[in-house]
Amino acid sequence: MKLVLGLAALLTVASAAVSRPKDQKVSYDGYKVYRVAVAHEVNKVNNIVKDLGLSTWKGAPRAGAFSDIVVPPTQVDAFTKAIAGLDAEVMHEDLGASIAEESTFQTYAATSVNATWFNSYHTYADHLQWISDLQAQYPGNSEVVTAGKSLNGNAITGIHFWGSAGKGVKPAVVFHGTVHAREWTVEYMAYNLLTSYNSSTEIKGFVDKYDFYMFPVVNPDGFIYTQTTNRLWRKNRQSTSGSTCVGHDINRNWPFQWSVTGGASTDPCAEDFKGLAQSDAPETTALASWLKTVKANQGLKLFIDWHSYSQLFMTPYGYSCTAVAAKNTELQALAKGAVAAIKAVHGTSYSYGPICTTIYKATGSSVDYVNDVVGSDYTFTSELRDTGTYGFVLPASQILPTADEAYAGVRYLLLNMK
Ligand code: 0X9
Ligand code: ZN
Repeated sequence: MKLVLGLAALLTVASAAVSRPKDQKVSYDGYKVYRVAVAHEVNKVNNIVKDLGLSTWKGAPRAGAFSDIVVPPTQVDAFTKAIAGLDAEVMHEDLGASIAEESTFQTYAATSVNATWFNSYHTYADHLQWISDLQAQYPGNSEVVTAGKSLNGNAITGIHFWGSAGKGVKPAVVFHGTVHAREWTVEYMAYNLLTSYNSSTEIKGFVDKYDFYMFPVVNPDGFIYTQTTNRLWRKNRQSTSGSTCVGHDINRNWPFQWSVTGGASTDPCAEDFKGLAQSDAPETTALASWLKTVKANQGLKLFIDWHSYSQLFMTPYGYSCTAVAAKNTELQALAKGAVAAIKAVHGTSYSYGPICTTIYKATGSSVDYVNDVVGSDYTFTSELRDTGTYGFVLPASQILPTADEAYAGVRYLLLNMK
């Protein structure tokens, strides 16, 4: 499965794209990303962001949180003047240079799938090839699956594998990655579980007990767009009548408590635009219907939606900070154990708790829907590395450590779920 190593985030958008000829790649050369500590100065920081037309990486500035702000070269002077006196540091001195470094894709020409795949990021075509190559190495207990099509007709592709009981019998474990296009993903978990099936009794036990369905890129149109045009694209590529802005946030579009206000934007230009109606994104509709079918056919034990960044391991709900998930006590205990297991690998600290109180209110997110409508026994969402040194543009050297520590968290769940 994949593990997504991704990243993500939100807010309004991207001044970068404003006056560029259609389809030309957005340049972030000379852009800086600042991390500003916001205490009581929320209004001040919000006003700076608005007045200068800046985008932020993790939502609107909030009290008691860092705000990661993207500043074009033309606004650097005005921005640094405006934040004088605030506690701020530079995350990216030159975002364009950081993206260029990250995007040095290794050529992929695998005959036999191996761990060097995780040493760099890859093109979408190579991800599809890699999934197919991994599957071809285990023809007896795996298959390539699709959960439907994106708006632009790309198949939402995953790998399904199973153990000694045969295909489609045991309860499912389903992972989604890269719903937010800029949160690039990694397929380490599928690789690890499949390649160690014959050599590890523990892993054989997991794969014999559950059917795994790993979808590394559930927003293929958005992911492709991050590679062709704008590295920091988040949403899908859907138009909205009455607006020139593109994209619906798939993680605000799921048909459960979608109408609740305050956890998404109704502005088609915002990074967290919820859509004009629930489930109006074809990706949401396809994934929701696919999940219901799996649940009906074989049961759904565990669902995890992987994002980045912030190092969090979260539980339902996002739509309300007072609603409590039916299994909350057990979910918190599992999240706590997963976080400890993650830390034990490379010392990386994750926090855990319900989405709304841990990060912010988010309506129409996958986790709330899967928990309450599909009915997964266990439902989580994680924000992987880092906490704001690199944010969405994480050096490739951190793919493998991010992935193997996240696997330790998943392993804890697989060992401890009832
Ligand atoms: O805003 C979001 O959708 C998530 N953060 S992100 O920066 N990755 O965009 C937080 C919402 C929590 N819900 C899920 N991650 N499913
Ligand atoms: Zn995300």
